[in-house]
Amino acid sequence: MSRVTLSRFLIEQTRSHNTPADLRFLIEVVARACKRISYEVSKGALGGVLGSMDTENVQGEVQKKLDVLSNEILLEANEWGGHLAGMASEEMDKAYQIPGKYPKGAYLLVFDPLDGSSNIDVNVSVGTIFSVLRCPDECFSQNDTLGEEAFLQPGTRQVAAGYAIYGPQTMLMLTLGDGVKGFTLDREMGSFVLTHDSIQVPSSTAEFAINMSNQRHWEAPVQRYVDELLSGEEGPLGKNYNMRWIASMVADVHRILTRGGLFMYPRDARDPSKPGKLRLMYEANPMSFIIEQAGGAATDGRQRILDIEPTSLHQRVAVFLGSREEVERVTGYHQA
Ligand code: AHM
Ligand code: MG
Repeated sequence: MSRVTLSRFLIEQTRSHNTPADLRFLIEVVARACKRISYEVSKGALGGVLGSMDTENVQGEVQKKLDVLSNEILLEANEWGGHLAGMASEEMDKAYQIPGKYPKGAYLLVFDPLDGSSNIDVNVSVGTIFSVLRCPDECFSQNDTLGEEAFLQPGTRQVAAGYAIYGPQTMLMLTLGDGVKGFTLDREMGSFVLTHDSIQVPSSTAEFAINMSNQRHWEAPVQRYVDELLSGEEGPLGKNYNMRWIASMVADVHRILTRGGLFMYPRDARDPSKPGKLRLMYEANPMSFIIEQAGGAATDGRQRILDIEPTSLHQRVAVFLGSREEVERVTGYHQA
């Protein structure tokens, strides 16, 4: 049986869906960078890459060595090809400017280079999340600097999104707005091979994911909903639910894409300036695009995540995503 590599899939997309050649190139470059990150992650203690730096990122989080390395890998891979107007990342305060010696292109790339990095040192799955937007016209200032405003587009404007998961297998999950495809890395051949065609999130589920240790900080609708989940067959929902929490969004979302489920990171009362923990531009938006393309749903409890008009590059948002019926139920509780 002939195998469909990522390259072949993208070339066929160009023929059948008019995917522009520079977008195809962009995805290939991101995938190549993810292979390199996968390799670095897999070396672990042997590569001297575990542990933390002495630095904090813009969110005030201590950076792991692999956070910084993964960020550098993505920047270096993408800056020279002429397909991007700029980049932004969880690990960088401001937009990354394409060096003047390279041509600029039509797209913006936004990423979380290594999501779930609290799991790196304990050898649990982590991943890279990315989102692709078109750069608006006239987004460069007079001194040829790309401003943050260029990136502040709602998730509905994403032209592509995906994540790589570095787990027992390395996989790349991708949407170009026409369903979700999954590619598994063939390490001997060095290529991503299409293994999961047409992924669908089941509309109902009996599995949920939430960090229960934050329970006392949640808002009333989430308290009510999780109480109902925990009360099982005897409760108003009339069935028993199972819980999983990996603390790697990529791994939790990957499970949901594979067998359904509900992922929640609600806003809570700890810090009013932080509506939720997860970041809109490079976590919630790409994951919501993927989940919707697989038939699931994603809201912040009040509205569809992809409709949110961003106001800053690193803004946070509450996230409820996964199987449609449960996302609709918990969203409905916020409106009651
Ligand atoms: P990170 O981008 O700094 O790794 O943080 C995001 C991660 C998500 O992958 C995960 O869902 C969440 O943070 C886990 O949070 P908690 O530590 O509260 O369990
Ligand atoms: Mg993250």
